[in-house]
Amino acid sequence: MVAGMVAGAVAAAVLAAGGGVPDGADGGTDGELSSSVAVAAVADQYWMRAEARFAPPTAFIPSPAVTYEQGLVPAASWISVEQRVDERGTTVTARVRGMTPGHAYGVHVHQNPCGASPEAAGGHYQHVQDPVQPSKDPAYANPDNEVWLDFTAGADGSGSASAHHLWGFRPGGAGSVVLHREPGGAGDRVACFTVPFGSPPGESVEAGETVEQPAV
Ligand SMILES: [Cu+2]
Repeated sequence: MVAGMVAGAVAAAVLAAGGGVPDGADGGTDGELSSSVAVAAVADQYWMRAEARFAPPTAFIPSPAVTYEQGLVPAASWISVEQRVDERGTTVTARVRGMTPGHAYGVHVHQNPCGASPEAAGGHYQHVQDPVQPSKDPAYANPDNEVWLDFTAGADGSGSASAHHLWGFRPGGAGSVVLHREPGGAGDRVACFTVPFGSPPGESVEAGETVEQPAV
């Protein structure tokens, strides 16, 4: 077994940091970085955290987090997505601030990065892929075979959700987290966050293949 993350063996880097938004230049956000990604990986472990503020697709300063429905996902509302992979599987956690208090959102990991159109994100990431796409068969479209992160925003507009699976993402197979108008796998797409999901460097996964951890 590979030991836990040892500081000296961890390759960590802030891969991208959107330009800091000067105070007052963006209509009221507080000067934090508009987006950032951090990654740490060693052998059979992988950790990634991405965060961003939502902006409409027409924003002068584009964001990896795109809102299509500002009534439910206002500009400058915030999201972070964390992915943790270890010998126990994959945990994905989403956290948001600035949503509509009390509203129940449907949230999933989708296949493609976001685009100007809500459809750009493609279908849901599926561990076992439905041969019929777009997938509507509940044998495939369910929270065990997909990553669902539905949440209801609290009175302060914040929310969070976490999903754990024994499997990991195929490289390049997962590209975004999409927020829907309704929970449960349906409803309009109201926002999308492009997320660089990854996998441990020690793993080489063929599409559709189940990974066996090497025995030591
Ligand atoms: Cu979805």
